[in-house]
Amino acid sequence: MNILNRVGKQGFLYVGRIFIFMGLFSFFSSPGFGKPFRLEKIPDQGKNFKCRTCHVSRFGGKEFNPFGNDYKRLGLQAGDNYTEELGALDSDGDGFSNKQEFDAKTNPGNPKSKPE
Ligand SMILES: [Ca+2]
Repeated sequence: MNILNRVGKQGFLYVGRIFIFMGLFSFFSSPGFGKPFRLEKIPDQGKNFKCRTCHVSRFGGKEFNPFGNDYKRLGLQAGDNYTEELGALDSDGDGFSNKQEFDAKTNPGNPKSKPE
């Protein structure tokens, strides 16, 4: 007896929907999709720009902004920590150090966001 005979077409569709829901749930709850596992490491804990502090997309992902690239280069090398060296850099080249940007609540990875 195959499963379609045992649960009927409606039951089969119901089970299919459950699997689709479980798949979507695991995708959206996976690291890299809005899971801010590194935000607590940076001075503002990501309160101002969340994932876009380091990433190009607000959902995170593999594309990093200039500050994210500097964090990868220096922060990860320093045991996955924000360092004074990172704070002294002007990652996005807008004329303000990353520390100045965090103090002013502007984005150190976006040159259009800078202290007034
Ligand atoms: Ca900036």
